[in-house]
Amino acid sequence: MAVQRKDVELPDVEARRVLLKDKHTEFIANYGKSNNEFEYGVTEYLRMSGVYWGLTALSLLHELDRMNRDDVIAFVRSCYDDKTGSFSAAPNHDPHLLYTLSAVQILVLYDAMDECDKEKVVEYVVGLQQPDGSFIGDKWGEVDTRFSFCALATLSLLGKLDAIRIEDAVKFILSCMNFDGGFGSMPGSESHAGQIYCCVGALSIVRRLHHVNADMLGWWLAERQLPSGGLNGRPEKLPDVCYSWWVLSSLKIINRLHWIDKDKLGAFILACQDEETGGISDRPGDMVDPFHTLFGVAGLSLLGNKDLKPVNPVFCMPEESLEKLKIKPQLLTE
Ligand code: GRG
Repeated sequence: MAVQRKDVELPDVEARRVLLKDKHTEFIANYGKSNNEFEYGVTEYLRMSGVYWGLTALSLLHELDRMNRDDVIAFVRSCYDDKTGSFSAAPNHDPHLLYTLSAVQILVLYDAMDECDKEKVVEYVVGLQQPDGSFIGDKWGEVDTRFSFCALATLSLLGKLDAIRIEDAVKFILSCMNFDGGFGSMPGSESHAGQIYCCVGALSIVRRLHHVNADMLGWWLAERQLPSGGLNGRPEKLPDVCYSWWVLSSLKIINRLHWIDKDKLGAFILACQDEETGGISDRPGDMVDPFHTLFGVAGLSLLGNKDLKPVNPVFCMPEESLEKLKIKPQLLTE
């Protein structure tokens, strides 16, 4: 008997077969303008990352100028604690490594790194490394491979990778590698595409991709594609546009992007656009948001969409921003 996999049907809507560039630009540029909206209010705890998602999407759409640079930088500065060199998601929130990476990414997008004390930010990140090489996300002590990625990506953008114990960081990441070639959030945790992106991305930043079994991992990642063309994050789960980033970028880094059906994935992402409001959702017909809009747009860029700027598969930022800093993470070649 054929195995029935959880999946969705794609709607037959003409407008959802082309990238609705102008609609997405309007959606992102106007998001949060009327900031008494419910969704805006309840997402304050992740605002800094939300701003990074929106600005990166706009930049990939060649529309970064739609936002006021000074206002954005003033917001980032209002979340900066100059005593500790850390950033929070919003003013008066606790600092966290996740939002420190998002803040640094925003400053890099705007070529504005001088707005913070780089040495202090490096000190903050260095202070989060644990004796086993892992990283905690903040003073409360949670360990996760997401934080290994955030630490290495932040230090790489600051040109200070050598400030931490790289070999220990690599050792911890490799201790989270599973029998299926994938990675989880901690040693022994199930493989998940989001964590795989973090681990493969982190290994790429420190040029240690030779530790990855590219064929086995590539097979696991390619298995994430469902008959609808969409990708899920682990077996038996529904497809979600965000995995067009976490899975696809990992495949790109290990040089196995051609192991999935690119046309079908492109059609799935386009089917998740809202042709009235603009924006992209997790699955066709669902509510759109900046997170899925960025990862849909970035996925289409990785698939080679010529209307978009090329995206870097490790940093999820326009290639041009990294070229300016001469940052070149490792990508496997055949
Ligand atoms: C610079 C792009 C960038 C990221 C920073 C924080 C981080 C580094 C990466 C996060 C990677 C990650 C864990 C992504 C997964 C997000 C997600 C949709 C989790 C949901 O997981 P489940 O188990 O959903 O609730 P499924 O899809 O498995 O049902």
